[in-house]
Amino acid sequence: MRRLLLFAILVAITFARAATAGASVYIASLLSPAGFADVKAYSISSGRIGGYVAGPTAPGGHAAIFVDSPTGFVDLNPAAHESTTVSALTGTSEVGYGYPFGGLPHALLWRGTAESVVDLHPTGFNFSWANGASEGSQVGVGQWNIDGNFRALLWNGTAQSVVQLHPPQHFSSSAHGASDSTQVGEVQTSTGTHAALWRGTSASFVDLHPRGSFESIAFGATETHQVGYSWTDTVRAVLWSGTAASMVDLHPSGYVDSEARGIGGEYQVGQATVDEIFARHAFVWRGTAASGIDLHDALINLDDGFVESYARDVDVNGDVVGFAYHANGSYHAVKWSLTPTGDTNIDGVVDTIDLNNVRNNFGATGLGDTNDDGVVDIVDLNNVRNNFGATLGAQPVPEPSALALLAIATAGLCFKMPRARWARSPERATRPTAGLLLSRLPRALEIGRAFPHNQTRDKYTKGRRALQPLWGETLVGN
Ligand SMILES: [Ca+2]
Ligand SMILES: [Ca+2]
Repeated sequence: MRRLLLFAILVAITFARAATAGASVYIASLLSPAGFADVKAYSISSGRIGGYVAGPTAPGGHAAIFVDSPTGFVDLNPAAHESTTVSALTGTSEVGYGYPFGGLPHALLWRGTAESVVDLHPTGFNFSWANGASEGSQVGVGQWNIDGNFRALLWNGTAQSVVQLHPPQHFSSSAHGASDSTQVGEVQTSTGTHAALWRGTSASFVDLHPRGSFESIAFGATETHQVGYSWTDTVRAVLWSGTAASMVDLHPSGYVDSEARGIGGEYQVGQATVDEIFARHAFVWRGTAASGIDLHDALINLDDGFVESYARDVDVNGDVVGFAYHANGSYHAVKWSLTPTGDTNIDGVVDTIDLNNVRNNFGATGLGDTNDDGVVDIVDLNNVRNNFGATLGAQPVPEPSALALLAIATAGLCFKMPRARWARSPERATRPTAGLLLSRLPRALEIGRAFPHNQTRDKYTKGRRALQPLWGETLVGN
């Protein structure tokens, strides 16, 4: 019996290692320009990042395209607008909404400059927002002036091109995300809110609502997959592939609840609530619950004053954007970049430091273990060799001199290294632990967040919270 138990433990350890082999590591960077205390990024595509900046010079918030620099952004706020936001962007355009001075919000489309703005607001509606985009389409929601209900809308570049996605048998609907030929969002049925999928027309509506769910919403789409949440025992991040029955549960174990808000290629992003302190942490998944990575640690490495973080979009390379709340009361736009394979010290580049980390620990454990399999060996050496020269967001292109260096360095591995070299390298990245309970608590008290007193209250709160972004304005501050 004891032997059986031992065997079971060994098998469990083996599988645990297999599950983490090649684990991804992220580096966080802040996109917030100086002078703005409230900056959020909502979308990334083809290296472009969109969101808004708010501060003394833009009190209501200005739609913005961020560049990878802490000072650079393109202000998209058109004349005669009190405030604007980019909800989503593509390689060539941005969509969102704006408030004219003293007016109701209109869905807007830009092509890189404030002057390029196109008002997408369709006739017959009181107000409208655009929430999602693909290269050829824009999606969102409008309040119909006949019955005051919300209706999912699809545009093709102009207000006149609007198509109502609203399925007639439903009370109201809203579209939150789009791929080239699909649109996702939600519909209100007689029994509650259901995640929705369309393919360009009202008649194409597919109800994604999982069996047994109280409420579901889809926020993002690729051509083949959709992400959102399903509320069962708690609010759980989920991934669909076109039908309700295809749902995959992404909820990470050990967290109170989770939501998936964006998708790109094989990646899904959102946030999960940490158990003890009810703080939210940005999350990235790759198709399964087990693949989930808590992105908050990368922020803590940057500044331990960050208490909450939210991921909103991810591109096909796995680069994530969102925002984070700092204990000093500010919101910052954040980009999380996937470190290249072979980057042993997590500084975003594969270079001689990484090569030396592998050399110095070859045959042992610790720094240099690029695939997290517990040993520094030839696999790790090859990971460094094959990615030598790689940087954040760039493919490796080894220079001739680097290749020569590699050849020499690799040859050196044939000699048995002195024991002293196995000592831990000083280049090892310091990774402070999280657990900043004290710095997190004041935030909760300060904003008066109603902590759930029991599970029922929790469900109610979560359901309500999740609904807020539908009607646009509360996206700001979400
Ligand atoms: Ca490195
Ligand atoms: Ca290894």
